[in-house]
Parts: sequence; C-alpha cells; structure tokens
Amino acid sequence: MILASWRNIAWLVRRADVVLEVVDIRDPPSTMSRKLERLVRSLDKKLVVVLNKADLVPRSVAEGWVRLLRDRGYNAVYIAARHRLGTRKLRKAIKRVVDVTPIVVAVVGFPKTGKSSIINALKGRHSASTSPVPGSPGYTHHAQLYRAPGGLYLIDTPGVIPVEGGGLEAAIRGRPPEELRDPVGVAVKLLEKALRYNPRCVLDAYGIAETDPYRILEAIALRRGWRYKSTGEPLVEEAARTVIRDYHKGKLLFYVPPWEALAEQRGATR
Ligand SMILES: Nc1nc2c(ncn2[C@@H]2O[C@H](COP(=O)(O)OP(=O)(O)OP(=O)(O)O)[C@@H](O)[C@H]2O)c(=O)[nH]1
Ligand SMILES: [Mg+2]
Repeated sequence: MILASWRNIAWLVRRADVVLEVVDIRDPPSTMSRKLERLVRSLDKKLVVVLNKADLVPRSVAEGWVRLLRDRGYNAVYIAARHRLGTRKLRKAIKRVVDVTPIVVAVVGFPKTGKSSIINALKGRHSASTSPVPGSPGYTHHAQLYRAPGGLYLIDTPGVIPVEGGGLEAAIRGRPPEELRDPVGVAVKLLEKALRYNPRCVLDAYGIAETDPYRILEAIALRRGWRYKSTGEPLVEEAARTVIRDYHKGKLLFYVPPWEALAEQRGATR
C-alpha cells in the first residue's frame, strides 16, 4: 500500500519518533524536501537524512555530503540499501537522535529513492511479528508496525512525497516520464546536467559520442528503430522517456558533488 499524500505523510510522522528522509545521493538538493522537514519540525519529531544509493558515487562524495549536511545541522548518513550496506550505521544514527525505547521509525521520501529497500534492510533477515499501527484510521488500516532488530519499531508503509510540477526537478524527483507534458524538453535538460557533471555519461550508457542533447535523443531513437510512421523522423519522445528511466536505473550516471552544490542549495527555497 502506498501513502502518497501530505495528509498521509502527516499521519505517519505523527506516529513516529524518528522520520527517515530518504534522498538520492546522486542529487540531494533535488531530492530533499523542505516541506517534509518543516512538517517534522512542527510536530516536534526527529529527522535523519538518509542518503541512499551510495554505491553509485565515490566514497569521497558520499562522505562530503554527510559532512556538508551535518554542518547545516542535519543528522545524516549514507547507505546503499539495495546492497544492505550501512544498515548498522543507520540504526546507530536513529538511536543517537532519540532517547526512548522502543523507537518508532517512519520512512518518507520522493518516489524511487529506495524507501522500500531501506525498510527491508532495517527489518533484517529475521523480521519479527507485526501488529497494526495504533490509531490507524480506515484508509491506513493496513499499516503494520514491524519489530526490527536493535529495539526499533518500523512502520512498514513508506510515505511517498507528492511530486509537483513537470520540469527537470520533477523528473529527478521520480515523476513517471509518461506523466511529463514535455518529455523531450525535460530529457534535454537532464542530458545537459548529466554531461556537465559527467562528460562521459552518454558514451558510457549508449556508446554515442554526440554531445548535443537533442541529437543524442535522435541517435538513441534511430538506433532502436523508433520512427514516426508518417514521416520516418526519429521518435525523440520515446528516446526522452528512455533517458529519464535510465537515469533512475543508474544506467545514465552522474552525480552532483557536494562542493558544487553549495551555490545551488543556497538558492533553493523549498
Ligand atoms: N544502486 C542502487 N539502487 C538502489 C538502492 N536502493 C534502491 N535502489 C533501486 O532504486 C529503485 C527503487 O527502490 P525502492 O526501494 O523500490 O524505492 P521506493 O522509494 O520504495 O520506490 P517507490 O515505492 O516506487 O516510491 C529500485 O530499482 C531499487 O533497486 C541502492 O542502494 N543502490
Ligand atoms: Mg516503495
């Protein structure tokens, strides 16, 4: 079951002692949510920023993000939930921020940041019995409380932060490419950003040496035989959706290093 509205997220946060804000370590400024952070603060709960997918960036970058966020007053750890790396560190970070037992933990983040993987990693292999989350109203009566190793109680249902807008940021935040009004415009911006941070990424992902984003889309479409039936022109829309999906899969790979994000983050308002 998916809890994908601010109302549901508020419900989850109220029931938790600690909220894990799951972000994609490849681009934390785009995948953190100031709105979630404000909500957690206003309900007087503790927040831990979990920088996930650390296997996709060099260790120096992962450590740099943790340092930068800690300097800004966040509790932050990096992990690679898919590979179950960093789980023990995460448990420790959770216990450091609150002094109660057991600790109820909620997991919230934009789509595809790895919330379910984190819940599975925290549950461990010997996951214990479940019980309904107390006070579940009708629409969330499936939410279960999991007893996880280390004195943690985990709400097994993650909160998915609604993605607003339709531009590049929405795509990075996990809005499905089929829902984008202008996938080509978004993919062009994504490729520009990707090439800025990793000039080799298109060559590595597709074996295409082109550097102009629109031409890259054309080349991908032609290579796969995607053409408009009427004109024979390359079907760039399909290539655009593929590129956006490939970013989420980690096939088109780039990351924003912490030192370059300082300015970007300073300008952010959310
Ligand atoms: N490389 C890498 N990929 C990961 C990691 N954790 C999760 N993923 C991948 O990211 C994708 C989304 O992971 P999920 O755990 O389903 O993420 P989610 O936040 O629960 O996604 P939704 O429920 O759809 O919002 C999957 O393809 C995972 O395999 C990680 O540590 N490293
Ligand atoms: Mg999930």
